[in-house]
Amino acid sequence: MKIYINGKFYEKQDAKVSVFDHGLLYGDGVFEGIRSYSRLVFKLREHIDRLFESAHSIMLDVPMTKSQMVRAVVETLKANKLNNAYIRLIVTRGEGDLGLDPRKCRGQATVIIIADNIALYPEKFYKEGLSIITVPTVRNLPEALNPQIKSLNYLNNILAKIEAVNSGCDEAIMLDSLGFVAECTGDNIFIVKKNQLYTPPQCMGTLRGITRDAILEIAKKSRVAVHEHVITRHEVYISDECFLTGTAAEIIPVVRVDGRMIGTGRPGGMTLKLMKKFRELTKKSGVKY
Ligand code: PXG
Repeated sequence: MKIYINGKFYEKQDAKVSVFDHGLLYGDGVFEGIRSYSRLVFKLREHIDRLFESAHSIMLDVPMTKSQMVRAVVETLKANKLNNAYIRLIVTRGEGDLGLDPRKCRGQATVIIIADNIALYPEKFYKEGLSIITVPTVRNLPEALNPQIKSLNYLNNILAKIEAVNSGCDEAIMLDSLGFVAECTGDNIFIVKKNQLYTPPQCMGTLRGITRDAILEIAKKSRVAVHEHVITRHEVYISDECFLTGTAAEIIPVVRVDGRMIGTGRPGGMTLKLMKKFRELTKKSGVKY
């Protein structure tokens, strides 16, 4: 495996950063998870735009242009001879001292690109659906650490994941501070009611997922009504269908929430249709390498 760090490739055992890197010391940095399908990088520009937006918001200078970043991702995929891959793009504040002041990171930011395979959930869950649970840890408040910033601080999500796993579930619904459904630990959430699609708005403590946007785009093209609207747990319980979207998980059906069966208890028709259309989209669009 060849890992990109600041313009050079390293073997896995040699791919290391300083223990003084503020990405490690403070989670001070940003990241993206991207997928490629049959040598097409899906929504690469959208991911790189979001990476730069996250970096801009935390006043982190990415030491390369967006086009150079596109090229670096493509080079990494070629170096690893991967046709289908999961790409992790990381930019940290770089090496500093033991204080959190970013001005002490005088060198440049650290840019890391890892390309590997990932299967987030076993195939069985895509066919049969997930059982998920609402957890006590609420999603970060937008006024504290906005979930739109895809930062290396994922402890909020990790705590929620631990709570779900402790309860025997694979995924967690995280609420916002008002008690509305925000998102899952690494996925956005959708419900279907009377053939219409609902997902929480991005302003309420929800990441504007690129897979989420792709689903909204597919639904609109298929003339399915979509609503970016606050959702309560009750609305999830009485929905006809529920599914999650994310780069790592792609589209995964949910059939049980907090012990309540959703719809028929099997992945629903709309979910299966959107999964199929999403798969078709990944085969025909993206940056070629
Ligand atoms: N919400 C959160 C909190 C995320 O981290 C998504 C939604 C989906 O966004 P995209 O743009 O991917 O459709 C994410 C992104 C993992 C993992 O291993 C998941 C993400 C990122 C990194 C790792 O589960 N999800």
